[in-house]
Amino acid sequence: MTWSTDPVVIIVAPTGAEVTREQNPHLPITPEEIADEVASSASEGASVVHIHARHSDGRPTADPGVLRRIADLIRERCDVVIGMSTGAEVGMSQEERIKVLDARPEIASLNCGSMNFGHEIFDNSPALIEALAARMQADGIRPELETYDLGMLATVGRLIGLGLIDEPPLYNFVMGVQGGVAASPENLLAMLRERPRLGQWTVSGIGRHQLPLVTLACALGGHMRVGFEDNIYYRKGELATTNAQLVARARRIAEELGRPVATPDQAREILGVTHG
Ligand code: KMH
Ligand code: ZN
Repeated sequence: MTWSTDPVVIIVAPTGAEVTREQNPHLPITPEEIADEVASSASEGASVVHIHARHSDGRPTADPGVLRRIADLIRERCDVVIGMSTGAEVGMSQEERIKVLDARPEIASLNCGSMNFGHEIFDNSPALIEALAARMQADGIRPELETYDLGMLATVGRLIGLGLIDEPPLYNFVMGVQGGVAASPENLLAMLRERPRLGQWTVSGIGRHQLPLVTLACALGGHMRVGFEDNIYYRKGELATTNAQLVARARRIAEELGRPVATPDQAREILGVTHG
């Protein structure tokens, strides 16, 4: 591994499924709010969005109609790589999660194992993982491999062996979920060491771990994911008021570390996105 000076992709995850307006009153919920937030994040340097949809009352939904509306509104405002979550909300049915792909994102998350997720169980059976991977491959949607622990990286190797994931794989190491790998520098290096194949990678650091982990990722050649899905604070005791604030800080860090921020087209090339 060497210090990287390659362009860095900043991914914004503006909403997620778990965060509420009670926790951060600035959480974007409606398609218009999400699209506005993505547009301002794009103007600060975000080149990829990871979308979760909500009903207007804030409850999560995986309705492809709502997801398509969010993507259309984003495309009217700016060019970013459109990513969507098939993890959706803990407890959503397999059918609902597979139907997310009807919205035709460029990238979709593929959660690589079941686990405790806070006080709930996040169910990702081998059959669901394989069905999602096969459908993404058939539709030319780039899977972003959400790995919450070392064992899930072994699953990635198995999926590659089955021919369900095109190489090189694209990883997102999720660190700091209660029930998954702890967010520490040692564990990030362990995740990198245990990758079954080399490939581009990002880190989702939960809560206060977001800032140091994206900084480490940037120095080590990875990409930077920020946003309210993973972290609602700007600093200890101070809520972030926009996702763009977090993106702008990531950009400043990247530039100080000598990595230019990737444009959306550069992000497509770097991440291996082929369908738009
Ligand atoms: N909401 C979590 C249960 C993903 O986007 O695929 C899953 C999640 C990961 O957010
Ligand atoms: Zn997500």
